[in-house]
Amino acid sequence: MLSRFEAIEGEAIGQIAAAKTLEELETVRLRYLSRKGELQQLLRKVGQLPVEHRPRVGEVANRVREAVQSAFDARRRELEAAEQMRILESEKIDVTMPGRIWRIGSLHPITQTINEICAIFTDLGFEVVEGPEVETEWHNFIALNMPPEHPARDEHDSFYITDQLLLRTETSAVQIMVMESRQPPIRIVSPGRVYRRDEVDRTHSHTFHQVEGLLVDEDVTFADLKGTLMTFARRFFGEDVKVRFRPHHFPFTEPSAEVDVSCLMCNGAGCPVCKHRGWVEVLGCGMVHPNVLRNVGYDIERWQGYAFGMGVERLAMLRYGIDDIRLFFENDLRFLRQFV
Ligand code: 2NL
Repeated sequence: MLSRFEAIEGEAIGQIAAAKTLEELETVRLRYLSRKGELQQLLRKVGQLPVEHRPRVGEVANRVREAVQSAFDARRRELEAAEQMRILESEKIDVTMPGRIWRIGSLHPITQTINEICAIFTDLGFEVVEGPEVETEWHNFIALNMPPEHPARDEHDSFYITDQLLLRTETSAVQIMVMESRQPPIRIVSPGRVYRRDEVDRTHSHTFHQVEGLLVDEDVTFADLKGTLMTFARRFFGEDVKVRFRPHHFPFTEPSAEVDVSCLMCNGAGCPVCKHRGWVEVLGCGMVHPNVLRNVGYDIERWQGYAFGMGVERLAMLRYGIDDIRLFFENDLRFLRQFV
């Protein structure tokens, strides 16, 4: 029996040392140390030995049990520590690693310019209204006093979808719709994309943006129009800008004018931007033509109005000194990142 104890001690301690995981160690524990394990079974037999052998065998049995138990405890602490290290290792964070940079997007310079223009007019009491890009001939041309012979209606100048539907050539169509649906007073600006069948070059694009404005009320005069547009020009281009109104012609306004501002680049002295004239044209305007008011069913004895329209790309080009309109539509980030 003594040799059996010593054999078990050797086996058990060997297997404990060989266990590479806590699961393997548990198998060894069950085999030797549990209530049904070999060691316990042998210990139980010590009681059946003749009395004179019991003290010696008991002493060896206890020593073996303690030796195996303490070998087990030591190995378990080792394996638990190793397991802990593995977990810590797998969760290690390198706080010195460089961060991942997220590039934050920004509004397109044309959107920024539209927002600025609209903000100036909303400060003046105008409301922003948007509408569809596909329009009827009525909203886009006829109601605006452009009869079928008018050159702008030529299919060589506009993109027609069907005989009566086309991509809008100006955002006035939105304003016609507003006038058709409500009575004055009206104070609106309509920003948006417009389309013209133009040859693309440094200053022309088939797709561009406009902000148009319309005010209809009682006792509206050309002086109201001048005051509003001068306020706009000073806010948009700077307080020192000079503004002039030149007679012009539009089918939908009478009288009509084009508005120039003193050149931002040379302050009026003459440079390539203003073609040495000292002035640059920035928008068109006028008193709403009585035919237009009649077309939307307004009483022209009671109501008058003024209207204006500006090309957003043109204003942005003047303001930022950009010499090619195509840059706005190419989505080249080297260009766009200058306007974050
Ligand atoms: C320009 C000139 C203009 C208008 C647009 C307008 C709208 C209605 C009635 C009358 Cl509903 N007029 N719009 C008036 C004058 C000029 O635009 O050069 N735009 C880029």
